[in-house]
Amino acid sequence: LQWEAALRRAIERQEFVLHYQPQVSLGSGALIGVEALVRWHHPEHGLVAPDRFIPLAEESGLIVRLGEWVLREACRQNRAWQMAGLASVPVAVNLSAQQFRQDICALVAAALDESQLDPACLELELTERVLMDDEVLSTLQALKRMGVGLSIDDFGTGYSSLGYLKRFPLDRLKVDRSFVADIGQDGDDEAIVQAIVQLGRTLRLRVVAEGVEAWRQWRFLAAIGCDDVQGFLTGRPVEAGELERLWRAWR
Ligand code: G
Ligand code: G
Ligand code: MN
Ligand code: NA
Repeated sequence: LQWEAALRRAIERQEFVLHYQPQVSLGSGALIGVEALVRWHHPEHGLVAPDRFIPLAEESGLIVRLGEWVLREACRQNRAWQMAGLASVPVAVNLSAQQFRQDICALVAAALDESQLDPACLELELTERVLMDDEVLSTLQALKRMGVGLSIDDFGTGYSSLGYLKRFPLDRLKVDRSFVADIGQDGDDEAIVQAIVQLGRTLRLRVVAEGVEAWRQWRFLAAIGCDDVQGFLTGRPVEAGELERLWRAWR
């Protein structure tokens, strides 16, 4: 409860910051997107990682307000980068299942309108948990009509049902980093990643591999036709200013 009160205060005092991690095309090496990842600048504990407060924010329902801020801030920042002359690429924002209990379409519309960001430059990352609920289908269809991108995060770890991929209007599949970690060492993981990439191909979904830390993983993923990578190899999550410097110096 102490943490819940602290979290509530933190939302009021805007103690959160977004870090951004590059997503890179395996074919061209270009920066083709960024994922926004929230951090809490706690006045005493310093920078707090999301796995320490997102679950709490979800339990307490505070994720709805936090999620609103994240979405607005990510859209504003992406538009600011475009105005500063950087390439137009999508910013990916993580959505919690709880956020689908509010009018997420209205929120997305407001964030796009305020920021004047092109809907194509926003991607929403869904978990398999969101897709378990058939009632979200019409919501996702409405978001798709608005022109935003939809991806499935941590693919392969949740309550995976391949039916989701067919039923929902998804654009992209993010291979969970637990399958990527042992590429080059574990044949089973390699087979799983290869199968996911094939599946993506067949269903015309772009596939991005998460948690890429080494060139051996890059080479394997390129060889099997994976589209993009996201990981420490090509860039850690960093503050907006640092991401901008990195981006301007890109290749
Ligand atoms: O950035 P990091 O690897 O520590 O993130 C840990 C987890 O927190 C990831 O699963 C990520 O999806 C989640 N996360 C990060 N930012 C957000 C956010 O803005 N909203 C939600 N719902 N989850 C987030
Ligand atoms: O669950 P989600 O994919 O949204 O979370 C992304 C999380 O993965 C972030 O917290 C980020 O810090 C972390 N991450 C990003 N790249 C790497 C990587 O190369 N290795 C590891 N171990 N974690 C990573
Ligand atoms: Mn994510
Ligand atoms: Na993930």
